[in-house]
Amino acid sequence: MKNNVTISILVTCILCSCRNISKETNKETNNGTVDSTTRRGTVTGRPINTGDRLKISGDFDGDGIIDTVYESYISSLTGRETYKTMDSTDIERNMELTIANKPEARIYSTINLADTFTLTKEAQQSGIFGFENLGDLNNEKGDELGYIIDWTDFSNMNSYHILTMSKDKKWKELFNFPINESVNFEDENLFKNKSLILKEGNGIIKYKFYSDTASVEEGRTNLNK
Ligand SMILES: [Ca+2]
Ligand SMILES: [Ca+2]
Repeated sequence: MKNNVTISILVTCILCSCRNISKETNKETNNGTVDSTTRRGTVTGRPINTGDRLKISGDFDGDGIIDTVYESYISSLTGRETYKTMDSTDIERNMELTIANKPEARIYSTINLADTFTLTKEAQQSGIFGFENLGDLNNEKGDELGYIIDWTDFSNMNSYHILTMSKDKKWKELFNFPINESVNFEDENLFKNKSLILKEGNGIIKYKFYSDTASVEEGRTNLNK
């Protein structure tokens, strides 16, 4: 009996010290300065939520068949899909860890022969938002798409980007304009279709941009020029 008690005390002590060790390891991994090997080793305990990746459908290459375009968010350290949120409780630490993870925001699609396209390799971002099919804006077969980079910063200044797929199946940027992440999305600053963009026809669009004088203004451009 005495032996049993001694053994169970021993086991409890061992378990306790294990727990302490793993807590310490976790603490260390939350430090933005640890090397990538350590961080990768422990962060893998958390499943990657690729459910937070966006996707849109439309006919982007203009062949009459509906395509799907997917967001991809990888760490260039591993070349694999990675976490958009590194620390959900501490914004500044999340920013440091995100930068240390060297992420790349990309898109890929079901379109045959179309390569994965890098939207940005700048590290201080958590992918994209406002990912949408804009319809055929330039009157060249195929829908255009829009997106905004989700910068991991404290600024509301941003840009809205319009991409099109060229005939040789390469994504290229048609146009971009400055926006304010909060003000631009207030109802009165959107077109009636609740979008930042309104197609006028013949490749001409109107768009709502955030100007140097800190107000939302209306612009117009010909996407075919
Ligand atoms: Ca298609
Ligand atoms: Ca088009």
